Amino acid sequence: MSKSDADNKVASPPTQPSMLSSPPPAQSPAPPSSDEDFFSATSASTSSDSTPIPSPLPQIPIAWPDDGTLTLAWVTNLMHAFDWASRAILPSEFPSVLPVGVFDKLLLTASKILHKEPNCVHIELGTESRRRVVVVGDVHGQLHDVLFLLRDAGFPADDRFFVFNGDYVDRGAWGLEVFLLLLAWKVLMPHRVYMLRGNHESKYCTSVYGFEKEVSTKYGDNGKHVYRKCLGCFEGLPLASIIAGKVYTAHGGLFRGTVATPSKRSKKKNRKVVHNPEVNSLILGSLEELGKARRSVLDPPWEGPNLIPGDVLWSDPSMASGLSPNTERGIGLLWGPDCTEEFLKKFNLKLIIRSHEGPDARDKRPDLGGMDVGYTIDHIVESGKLITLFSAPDYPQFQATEERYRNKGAYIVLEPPYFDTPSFHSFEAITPRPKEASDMHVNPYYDFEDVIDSDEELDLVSMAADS
Ligand SMILES: [Mn+2]
Repeated sequence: MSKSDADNKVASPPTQPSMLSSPPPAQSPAPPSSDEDFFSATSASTSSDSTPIPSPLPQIPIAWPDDGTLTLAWVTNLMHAFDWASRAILPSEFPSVLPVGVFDKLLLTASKILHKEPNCVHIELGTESRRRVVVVGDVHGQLHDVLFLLRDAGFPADDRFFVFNGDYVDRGAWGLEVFLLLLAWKVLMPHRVYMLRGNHESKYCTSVYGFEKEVSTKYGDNGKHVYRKCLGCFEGLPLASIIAGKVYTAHGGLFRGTVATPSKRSKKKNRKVVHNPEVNSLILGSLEELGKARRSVLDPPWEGPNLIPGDVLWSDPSMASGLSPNTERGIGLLWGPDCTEEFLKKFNLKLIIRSHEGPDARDKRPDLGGMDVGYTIDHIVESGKLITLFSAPDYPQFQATEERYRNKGAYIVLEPPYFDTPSFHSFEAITPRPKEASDMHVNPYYDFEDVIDSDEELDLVSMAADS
């Protein structure tokens, strides 16, 4: 693990007094630190509807550091500025907080780091006994909940790694802010913060579920430029991670392999690689195949030779055995407990942590658990477990009151020595929730009453036209 980056500048944050609701927190009291200062002045509160404590004004407009090196103070001010702007100014005034030139620098710097990472990042924890890993599921533009999560878990630090499992944007009103603040952490601590791609980090999803419109509202004439840069960054996000050699994480989950089949007609020649096998020849993919996939696509294809990215981003677990096409989604696979066992055993893993299914999606899948507390344990097999983790509480943000799921979000902490025994930390949504009807500052950016639920029935026709 390289220590040559900015990681070492950061003090160790504490474990905050928290609102943990299900299984109790990991013990470890910790030293005081920097994130306390930031949040003590802000309005994060899950337990009451009390009026936010006025916080000191952030330093805006944000400027790119002269020497191009981000500091903890810069990232902290960025979070503070986004939090403040979400309540104090109109979305169209966003460039007065983050000028497009600074956006460009941040995107370019982060993209250079992210695009060099392999498809599956291997996160080695070494022997430092205090190191732990925080895994985060879908956050979907719910800025205030993300800020709470970072406070509750403690900021990224030398001994606190983060793996974000994708779906930063769409459906919430602050996808841009969420994505950019995570990119800033990535730039500050590239070997502590890992950002994986979700299915919403794509051209298709962002054109349907709000992010494209959000960006054009916030950046006006520069909106197309900003959107294009974001798409370019999405394209290069890694697909999966393996933590301490024991835990596989990815947004959707498992994926198919390519099969080499001897041709029936000629035994000598034509031993060909079949990339798009028929349903009855679907086989589970290997980490080696994952490593070779071409991830740099605006929309992962659902047909043709490059199916692994679409599987990793869109697949779901099932209680039925085997691998089958994910017909509900129109892309990706369904995989059963037998596949979970095969994958864990083959690669000597103990745990799969995936995300991708919120309370609305689970509402339609009676064979699997509901997402009320932000996670479910879907498969328990001989070699380990499969977990679904969802970190957007009270999702989706703009659901009509009577149809709300009022789910909690959760994050997972993995601790030494083996990092394979998760502790779950559930949390409620920050209240009061900004609502689009009562607050001119908040815009859902998509037709949340009519748009299809849960990314189901992927519209392949419009997707093809777009890509
Ligand atoms: Mn998803």
